[in-house]
Amino acid sequence: MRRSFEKKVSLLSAFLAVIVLLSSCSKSTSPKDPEKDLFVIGFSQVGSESDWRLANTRSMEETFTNAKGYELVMENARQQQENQIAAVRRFILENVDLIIIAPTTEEGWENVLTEAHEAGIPVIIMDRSVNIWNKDLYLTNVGSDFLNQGNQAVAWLEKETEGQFSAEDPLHILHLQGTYGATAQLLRTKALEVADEAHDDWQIDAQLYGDFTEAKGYEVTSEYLNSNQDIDVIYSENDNMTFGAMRALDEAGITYGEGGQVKIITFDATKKALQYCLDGKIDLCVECNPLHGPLVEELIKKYRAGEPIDKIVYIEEAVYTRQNLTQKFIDLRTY
Ligand code: GZL
Repeated sequence: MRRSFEKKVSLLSAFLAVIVLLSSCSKSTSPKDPEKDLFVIGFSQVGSESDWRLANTRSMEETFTNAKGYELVMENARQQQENQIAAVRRFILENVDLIIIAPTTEEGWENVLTEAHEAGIPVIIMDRSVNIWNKDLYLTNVGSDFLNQGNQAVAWLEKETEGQFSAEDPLHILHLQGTYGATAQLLRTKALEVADEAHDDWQIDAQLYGDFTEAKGYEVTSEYLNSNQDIDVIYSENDNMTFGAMRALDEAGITYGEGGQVKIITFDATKKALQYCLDGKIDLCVECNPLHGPLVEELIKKYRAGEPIDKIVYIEEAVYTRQNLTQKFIDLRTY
C-alpha cells in the first residue's frame, strides 16, 4: 500500500516539475513596465565586410537606444552562418523580447527559427532573406528588392550599349559576385544572367567570387587581368568589390568610367562610390539603402500595438549616374 502511495507522490512531483519547466520555457507574458523595463532586442548581424554593413549597423545602434526604451544586444557573425545560429540560440536562452536576423545566406534557417517560434520570441528578418517553407516563423522580411536593383542595372546597360555590339563582336562582361547564397548575390546575379540569355550580343566572360569585400574584389580581378584584358563592363555586386577592382585596373593600366575602356556598374551607392561616379570613374551606382533602423522600429511598434505587418517590406532606393548627382547631394549623404 505504502509503495503505491510513494509511487503516486513521485509521479505527481515529476508531473508538476514538467509543468513548471514548460511554463518557464515559453516567453513570459507578464506585462512589462514600459517605464522601467527596456525592450530587449537580440540582433544577429552578418559582419563588418563592407561600408554598407557598417552603415547598416550604425543605423540600428542609433535607432535602438536605451533612451528610447530599447536594449540592443548585437552579435557580429563575421559572415559565418554558424555564428548566427549560435547567437540566436543565446538570445532564446536569454529570453529576449524580439530577435532580428540579417542572414548571411538564405538556406539553413528552419531549425533555429522553429526554436525561437516555440520559445514564443518573434523574429524579424532584415536586409537579405531566408528560404524556408513556413513563413509563420518570422514576423516580416524588411530590406531591398535586389532583383529590381539588378533589373535597373541591366536596363541602363542595354540603353548605354544599344547597337554597339553583335553576336560576332559581343559586349564582354566581367561579373564580380558577392557572398554565394546571399539574397543580394542571388538576385543581382539572376538579373544579369537573365539579361545575358536574352542578348546574343552580350557575353559574361567570367563570374568571380568577391565575397562583398574590397580585398577579395582586388585579388580576383587582379588575377583575372593577368590573362584577360578584353573587358567592356564590370558588373560588381557591391561597392567594396568595385573599389578593389578599380585598384587592379589601375595597376594593369586599364582605363575605366567615362571615356575609359571599361564601364563600371556597382551596387550599394555608398558616399565614396557616389563621389567616384560624380568624378566620372564609376558609370552607374545602384543604391542599396542600409538605413534600416527607423523602418524596423516602425514595424516593431506596429507589432507591439497588435497591428498587422506585411510579410515583405521594401526600403526606398534609387539609381545614380553622373547626370543626376551633385556635390551637394553627396556631401549631405549620411553613408
Ligand atoms: C545588401 C547587403 C549586401 C551589400 C553588401 O542588402 O546584404 O551585403 O550590398 C553587403 O555591401 O556586404
